[in-house]
Amino acid sequence: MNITRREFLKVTGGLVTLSALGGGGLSAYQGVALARNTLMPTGSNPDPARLAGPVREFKLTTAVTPIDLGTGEFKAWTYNGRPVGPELRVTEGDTLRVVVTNNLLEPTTIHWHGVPVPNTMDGVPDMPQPAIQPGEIFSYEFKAWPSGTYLYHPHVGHQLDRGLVGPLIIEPKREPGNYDREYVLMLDDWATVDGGGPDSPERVTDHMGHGMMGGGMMGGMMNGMMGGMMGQQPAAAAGSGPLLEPVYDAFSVNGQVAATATPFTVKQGEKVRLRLINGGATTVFGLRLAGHTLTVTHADGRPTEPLAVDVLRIGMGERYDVEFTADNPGRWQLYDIISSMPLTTVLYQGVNSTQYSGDNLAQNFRWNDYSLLAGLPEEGLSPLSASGPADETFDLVLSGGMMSAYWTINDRIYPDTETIVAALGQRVRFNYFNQSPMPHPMHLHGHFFTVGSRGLRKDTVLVDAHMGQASIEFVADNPGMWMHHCHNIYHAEAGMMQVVQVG
Ligand SMILES: [Cu+2]
Repeated sequence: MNITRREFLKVTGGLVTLSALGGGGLSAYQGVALARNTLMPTGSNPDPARLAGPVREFKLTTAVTPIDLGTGEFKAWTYNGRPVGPELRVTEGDTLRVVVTNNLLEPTTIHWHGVPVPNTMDGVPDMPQPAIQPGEIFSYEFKAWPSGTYLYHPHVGHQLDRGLVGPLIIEPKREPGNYDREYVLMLDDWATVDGGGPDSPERVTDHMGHGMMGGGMMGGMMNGMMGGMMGQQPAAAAGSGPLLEPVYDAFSVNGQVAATATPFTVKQGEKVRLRLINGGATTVFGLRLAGHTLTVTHADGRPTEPLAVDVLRIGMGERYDVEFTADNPGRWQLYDIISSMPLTTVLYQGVNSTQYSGDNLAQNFRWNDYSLLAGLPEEGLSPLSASGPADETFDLVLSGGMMSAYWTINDRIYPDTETIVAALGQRVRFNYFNQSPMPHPMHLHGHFFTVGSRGLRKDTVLVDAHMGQASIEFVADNPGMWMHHCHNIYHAEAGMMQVVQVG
């Protein structure tokens, strides 16, 4: 499917239109989204025969430390003192043991985003494992399965946005890809100044809401209009109610901003794999590697049929593995078409130019709309061919942000949201309806789900802004109490979370 930049900005929330206030009609793009309805289930029971591997131990220490993204030193909350947590790389079947020392002044946890771990290792405080208290040490331990690109981060407050996020790579026992070179790219958004920066214990934001509408001139105008109404809500008064999104002034790849980043080097003729991870708190990226077509091979770690795209949309918590052929020598920018921000540089060996090569992005470009992505069958996961009606269907209306500082699921704010109860083995379907002007990357813990009718497996689904819809289906096969929430950390903390109780 081809799309113009303007249409792309609308569904990704990068462009606020006045029609948002009145609800507005459906675009042609969204009409296509509505046609997705036949879903297939997925399962996440590991095949024990595949799970024989050594114990691999890593140590992570959380603390407040000075870091420098290339914009000057500031204090952030870090793993091992770095702007991005260390890459944890293991092989499928290994036992991953991570010993966490909490040197923060508040409790923390680690959530292994996307990995269907046992409930006790999922890192949601008191569900059921208590948080790691200041000064305490806790060891997470679980079978690394299945292979894929994941991320880890705390599941406490806004800690992720203070800097605590890192990549987790589980390699397959046999790698089917024949790429020559691989890079992991952790994308992150930073408010290094606003509210005192990431280390500020109480980031005070303007409750008239800069950032709420995605920023920009239009956002500012709208926020001004909304200010009066919001001011009448006691819960949104200064010093109470949820924090609003801060103003982000730096975007990093692996902890470096583009201006000072070491380029990712490639050699002409190579096939290059990029593992792209969105570790940002609130930013949806529309990634464009100038001069190149990217071929999607994995979504949220799960293999897909190859899909060639000009722009890769990636929401918070999402991962995509992509490949490109290094056939266009130059110094190329990886940039975000939503904000037009440069992110990093891909440099061919032997190219000495200090100037970026010019891009040739088509007016109507191809991107990774979910309806274009098809999953591949996987050993150890439920076959994709099993189809039939869901045992339970839940319609989930996502709303908020316009008249309120809160974000809701079916008009309720966590912990007041409905707890979804599913019997072990039940097939559950969620139909999302987004009545808000921002996109919501909805993430389910402990399970994979399918999106659309072509067996696309994921764990995070971006529900488009402005009346966007999406449906997911999963087999409730991992017993426990699991979080289901928006991966915009500010939305989650302002109510857009619920519990899914399995078994
Ligand atoms: Cu959200």
